[in-house]
Amino acid sequence: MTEIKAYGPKNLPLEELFAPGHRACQGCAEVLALRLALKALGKDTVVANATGCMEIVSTPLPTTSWVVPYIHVGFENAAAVCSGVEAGLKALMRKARLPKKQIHCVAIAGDGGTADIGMQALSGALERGHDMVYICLDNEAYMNTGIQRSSSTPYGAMTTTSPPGRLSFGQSTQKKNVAEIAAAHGIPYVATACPSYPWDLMKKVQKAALVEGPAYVHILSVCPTGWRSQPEESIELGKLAVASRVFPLYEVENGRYRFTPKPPKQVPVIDYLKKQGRFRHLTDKMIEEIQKNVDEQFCRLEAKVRISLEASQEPQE
Ligand SMILES: Cc1ncc(C[n+]2csc(CCOP(=O)(O)OP(=O)(O)O)c2C)c(N)n1
Ligand code: SF4
Repeated sequence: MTEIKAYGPKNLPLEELFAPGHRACQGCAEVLALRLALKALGKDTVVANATGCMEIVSTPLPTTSWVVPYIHVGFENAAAVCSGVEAGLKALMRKARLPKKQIHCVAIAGDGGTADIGMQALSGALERGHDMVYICLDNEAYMNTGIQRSSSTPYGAMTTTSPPGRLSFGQSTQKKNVAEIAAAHGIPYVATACPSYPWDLMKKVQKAALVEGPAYVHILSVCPTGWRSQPEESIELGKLAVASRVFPLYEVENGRYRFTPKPPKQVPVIDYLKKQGRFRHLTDKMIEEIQKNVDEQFCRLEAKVRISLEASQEPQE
């Protein structure tokens, strides 16, 4: 992989490593994220992909959308299988059974396969220090099995297992912050990304692949089917997630936090929520609560960025 300092229309890799003709829904930002990520990774890549939307839409036998070597793995073990591939390739190269070259080992899973059932495999792989990239495609529910809640579903959202009604107001817990959990492992690189910011996403995936050791990239991916949003508004909705600070874009390099890009001017969280049918039932009081929580979380993140900046300016001994 040749390092590209900043992606843009002039140097966008033209090769499609995720072929068209797949069966994703109209306006699916998850499949767009995948296509961009593969452009950044290049063809010397092996993918271990957990069961989920991206596997379902891309592999109906006898066809496949994957132009790189691909292994479909269980819901729970994308990180474990990817670790095995990485260790195996390393051993084969050491024994000169394969020519020495950089091959990117990439685990890909949805938020269900990451925040819920794949968590222990992910934590184990990060702790063991495998040279691999883990990409979570976060559409905030178990979409391919019929929109059930996950621990990454945001507070108040309607899913088929968190239905609002007389006895429930939607999802009753706050979204699990997996990027922070990954960062707490002290790995070299963690980033959040969104396909509404394609150049930023590609640069982060490339950085993750080039870093030595484990890297984690958490990608918020709008799902019109589960979010009850308009397919043509997916890119705008991703931008609103960032601008409302519901999903800030940042990276953590060797423990140091940095906003990437600089957060845009804040828009009220209601502007983001009102475009999604899954939040239609929320009361003003709940929206206020969500706003308060978003502001609080953002404040914490800002403090980490500030401390990191101060630390990086410390005089060297
Ligand atoms: C151990 C196990 N439990 C449950 C399932 C059924 N199952 C397959 S995919 C899936 C949901 C996947 O959700 P997510 O990882 O968020 O991906 P998405 O479909 O939203 O892209 C479930 C529950 C399974 N395949 N394996
Ligand atoms: S259900 Fe959502 S994530 Fe899955 S293919 Fe459709 S739009 Fe994409």
